Amino acid sequence: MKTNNSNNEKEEQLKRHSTSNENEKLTTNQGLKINNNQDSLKAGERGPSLLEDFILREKITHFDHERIPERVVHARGSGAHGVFKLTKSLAAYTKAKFLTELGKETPVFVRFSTVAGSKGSTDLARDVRGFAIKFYTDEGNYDLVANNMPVFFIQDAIKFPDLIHAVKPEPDNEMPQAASAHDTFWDFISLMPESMHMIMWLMSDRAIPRSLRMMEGFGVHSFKFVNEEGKVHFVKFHFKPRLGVHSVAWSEAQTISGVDPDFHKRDLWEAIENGNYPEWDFGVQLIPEEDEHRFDFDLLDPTKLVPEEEIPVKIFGTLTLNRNPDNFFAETEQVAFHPGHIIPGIDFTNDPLLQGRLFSYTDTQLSRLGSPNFHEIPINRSINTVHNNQRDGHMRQQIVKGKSSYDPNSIGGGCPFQSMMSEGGFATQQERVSGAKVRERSKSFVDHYSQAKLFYNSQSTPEKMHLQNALIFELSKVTRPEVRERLVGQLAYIDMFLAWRVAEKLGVEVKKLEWPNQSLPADTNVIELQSEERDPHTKFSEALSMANTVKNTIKSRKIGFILASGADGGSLNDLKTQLEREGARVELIAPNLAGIRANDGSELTPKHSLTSTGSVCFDALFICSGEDSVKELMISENKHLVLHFINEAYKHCKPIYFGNDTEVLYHNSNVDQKKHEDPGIITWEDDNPTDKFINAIAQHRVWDMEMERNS
Ligand code: HDE
Repeated sequence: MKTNNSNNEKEEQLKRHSTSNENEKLTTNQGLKINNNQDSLKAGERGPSLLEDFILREKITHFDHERIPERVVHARGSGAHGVFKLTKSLAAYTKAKFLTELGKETPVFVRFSTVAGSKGSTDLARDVRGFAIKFYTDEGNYDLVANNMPVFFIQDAIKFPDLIHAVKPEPDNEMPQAASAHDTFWDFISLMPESMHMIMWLMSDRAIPRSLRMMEGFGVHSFKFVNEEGKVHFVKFHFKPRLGVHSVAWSEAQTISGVDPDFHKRDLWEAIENGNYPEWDFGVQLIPEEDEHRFDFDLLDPTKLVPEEEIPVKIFGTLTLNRNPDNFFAETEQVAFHPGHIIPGIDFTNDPLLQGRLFSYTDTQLSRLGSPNFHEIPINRSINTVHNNQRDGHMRQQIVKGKSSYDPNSIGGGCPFQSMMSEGGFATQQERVSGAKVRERSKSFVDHYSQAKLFYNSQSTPEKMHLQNALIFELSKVTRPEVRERLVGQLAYIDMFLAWRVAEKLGVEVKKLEWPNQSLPADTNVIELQSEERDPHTKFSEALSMANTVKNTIKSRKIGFILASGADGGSLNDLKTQLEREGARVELIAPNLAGIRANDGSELTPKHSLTSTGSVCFDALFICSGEDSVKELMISENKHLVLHFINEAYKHCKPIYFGNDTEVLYHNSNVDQKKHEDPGIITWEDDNPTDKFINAIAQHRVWDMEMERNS
C-alpha cells in the first residue's frame, strides 16, 4: 500500500519522462549527432536539395505533424500541478482512500478552460469555464471534470451536439469566434426552456471571471458516495476559492481581449511563479440515499442545484496549485480527462447527461490523441503500475513481458488477477433498475424556471444590472427579431421586469410563450418592480450572489502605480511596502520604459509604459505624489494617456488613490463629481488613506457606485 509519498511519486514519474537540452549536443530522433543544422544537403552550393537528406526530411516531417486536433469543446486551456490535502475524513460516507486518510496528500493536475472558442481564442470570452481535476490517487486516477457553474444547459446528453453546434461559429461563415452573441445560439436557446437556469449563470458576471484563481468549481451532476458498509449518499462537489469569487466588468473583458488575450493564462502562471499558490476549500453537499425524493426538483436533473441553505457545503480538504507545467503541449494539451475515471467509494448516478458523458470522453481522446494508448502519456499515467491484457495499438510504450495476454490463462499462472472488493477491487454499487425501455424525459425534470428565478432573485442590484445588460448585448447581436422576441418570452417566466427592460432595448414586445407544463409567474406590476428589490414571492439563496463572497484580502491583487521622474520616493515606497506586506503586487507605469529618478534620488524601473498596458490589467491605481512627476504626466504627450487610464479604471469601479500634488489630474479626470460618496476614491485629503485603499481593494470593486461613476 502506498503512503503520502504519492505526491513525490507523480513528480518523479513525470521527471523520468522529461529531458532538458541544457549543455547537450543536437541529435536526430535516432540519437545521431548533427554537425550542420543550418543548411540542407544540395547538389552543389547553388544546386537542388537532395532527397537523400534524411536529416532535413526527419525535421520537416515531424514539424508537419506538430499539431493535433484541438478539443472539440474546451479547446482553450491553462493547466497547473498541485496537491489535494484531506483536512477532515469522509470515511462515514465514502471508502475512497484519498478522502478518508486524514492529512493524506494526493497529487493533482488541473486544467481550466473556456468552452466555445478555439485554442487561440481570448481568455475573456463570456463563457462557462471548465475546472477539470485529475487526482493521482493510490487507487488509480480519479477525474472530477467540473465547471465554474453548478448547472448545465441541457438535461440529456443527446442534446449536447445540438447545443455545441449552436454556440460554435456559424457553419457558413465561421463567425463569431468564442462568442455566444449570435443567431444560432440564441435561436436554439429560445426553443429550450430547460436552458434558462444556465443562461442566468452565463449572463451573470460568473462568465467573465477576474481570475481562474477566483472561480468556484462544481461537479454539476449528483454523484454517489459509497462507504465501507455499502451505505450510499448522493453528493455534490464544490471548490470554494480562498480569494473569493470575483469578476471583471463586461466592457473591461472586451478591452482585455485586445490588450492581453492571455490574461487568465498569464495571471495563473505568474501567481504560481511568484509563490501565490491558488487555493480552494473542497466541500461536499451530502444527501442520504433515502432522502433522494425530498426536494422539489430531481437530484438527477443537471439543470438544478441543491441550495446551500437547504444542504450546507461541508469542507473536508484543500486544493492547492503550486507548480506550472514544464511543457504546455506535453501536459496541458495532452492531459485526457474522463468523468468515468473513478475509484472505489465513488459511483455514478443515472443523470442522463452524466450517462452520456461516460461514453464521450474516451471516444474523443481517440480522435484527439490518436491512439487507445493515450493513458500511457506521462501526464495521464496512474501512479499505480497498470497490469492488464490489453496490447498493441499506435505508440504503445509499455513492454509487457510474458506469453499470455488473455484471461483466464494457465500459461501465465492466471495473472494478472482480479481483486476482491476487500483488496480494493472496484465494484459498481448495486442498484435495482426496472422500467419500460423508453425514449422519454422524466416528468420530474419539467420545472425549468423556478431555479432560474431563484438565481436571478438572489443577485445584488449591480449583479442584476450586469445580467440584464449582458442579455441586451447578446440579443442585440441577434439579427432575427423573432428569435429575440422568443427569448424575451422566456424571460417573462423568470422575471417580468427583466423581460420588460430587455424587450425595451431590443425593440420587441414581451409576449408570453406557452410551454406545456410551465406556469407563468403571477402578473407582476412592472412599476412596482422597478425598485429593483427582491421579489418577495421568490426564494433566494445568499450563496448564489458574488456580493457575499470573501472580501478580506488583497493577496495577489495587481496595483498600478502611475508616475514619472520626480515622483515622491518616500511615500511611494511606504505604500508599496504596505501593499506588498498584505500580499498585493505593485507594478510601476510610466510614460516610457527609461529609468526614473525619484525626488529622493533613488532609481526606479517601470515595468510598463502608458502605451504598453491598460488600466484593465490592474485591480487598483495609485497616482503617485511628486510635483515634477505630475507635471510630466500633464504634458500634452502624456496627458490623454494618463487621463484615459484613470477614467477607464474609474468606469470599471476600481479603487483609485490620488497622492499629494495630484489635484490637477484628479480635477481633469471624470472622478471629481461624487467623490464624497465613493469609498473607492481616496485622496490626499483622507485620514488613514492607506487603510482605506487596502480595504477598497479587498472589496474588489465598488459596484454599488457604478451608476454614479458612469452617469
Ligand atoms: Fe464535457 N466534454 N461534455 N462537460 N467537458 C469534453 O472531452 C461532453 C459536460 C467538461 O480540460 C470533451 O477531452 C458531453 C458537463 C470539461 O480537457 C468531450 C457532454 C460538464 C472539459 C466532452 C458534456 C463538462 C470537457 C472535449 C454532455 C461539467 C474539458 C475534449 C453529455 C460538469 C476537459 C475532451 C479538459 C471536455 C463531452 C457536458 C465539463 C467531447 C457529450 C455537464 C471541464 O468529450
